Amino acid sequence: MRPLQSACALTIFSSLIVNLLAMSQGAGQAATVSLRNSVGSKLEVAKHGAHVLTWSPGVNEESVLFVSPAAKFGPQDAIRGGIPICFPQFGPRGALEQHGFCRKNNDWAIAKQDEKSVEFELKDSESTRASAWPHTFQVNYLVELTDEGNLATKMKVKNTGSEQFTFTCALHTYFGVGDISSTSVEGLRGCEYEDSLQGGKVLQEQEDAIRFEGEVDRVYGPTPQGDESGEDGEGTAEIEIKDQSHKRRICIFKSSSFPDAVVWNPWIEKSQKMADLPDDAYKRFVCVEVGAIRQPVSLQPQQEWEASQAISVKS
Ligand code: TA6
Repeated sequence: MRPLQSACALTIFSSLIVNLLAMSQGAGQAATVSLRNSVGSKLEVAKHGAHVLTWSPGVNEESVLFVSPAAKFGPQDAIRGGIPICFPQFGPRGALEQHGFCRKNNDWAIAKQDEKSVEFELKDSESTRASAWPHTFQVNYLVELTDEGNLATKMKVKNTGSEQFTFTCALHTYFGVGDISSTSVEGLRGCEYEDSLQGGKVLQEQEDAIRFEGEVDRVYGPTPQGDESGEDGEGTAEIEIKDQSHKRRICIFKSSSFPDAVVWNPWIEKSQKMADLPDDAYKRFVCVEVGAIRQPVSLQPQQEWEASQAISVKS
């Protein structure tokens, strides 16, 4: 499909997402927030789960984020694609449902907003206090479109209660790629990782470039840390996705308080079991998820933790 056609298709698709969400949220409630900057970059965030859906760094550019064409947008659904927030539990690492309760949560409120940034806030509620993680907390999640068109996010967690609590978390980002078979993930050589396909067996990455010839599901960490200057998506990235068929590098910057990174692609068999993912969609995305997973974070009463991720695209 020629670039302009695919850009049109994408615009139709993202407005479809917006409409689907508007429908699922009911009349009178803005289901998504749109951000724009002066160079024509844009992004869309759903209030449901404070979920970044699309991000286009340049004018008429396709979104860098993948959203499954079969994604569900109902109030109880986890949206397949974009950037789901996994909190206060990553994966099955605890008594909560997979990836915690934040990504399906409809109680996120907008704390602050301007043309280029929006801050969402989630506090404990009757339903979270009734869950297997009954703590008193506040999460703030800032999403910003930088002047260069990069995507910057910052997550802050505060223990607003009187007892210590512990959590794991991740930003479960789905990156769109032209073809998974000519895609690689770089920057993790020498890193220890837990291979979820081998019951969490701990191994060490030997390759400069992680390539995909089957299902991959690994929790790397702690990963090498850059110079922490990357909050705006400029400087030396910690991790790079080489998307050869799109002739681009997706550069991921993370703060040291996100010491880990998950690399995931479901490949064929797992995709066939996922109702919200077409069987061949695995060819068009890779998940690289910054997080605090291998070493859970503990917060004393009134203590705060924060972490940031920034993403940019280079040719
Ligand atoms: O982040 C990788 C992972 O934990 C995989 O094990 C896989 O299950 C994926 O998340 C998707 O999880 P979900 O609950 O969204 O189907």
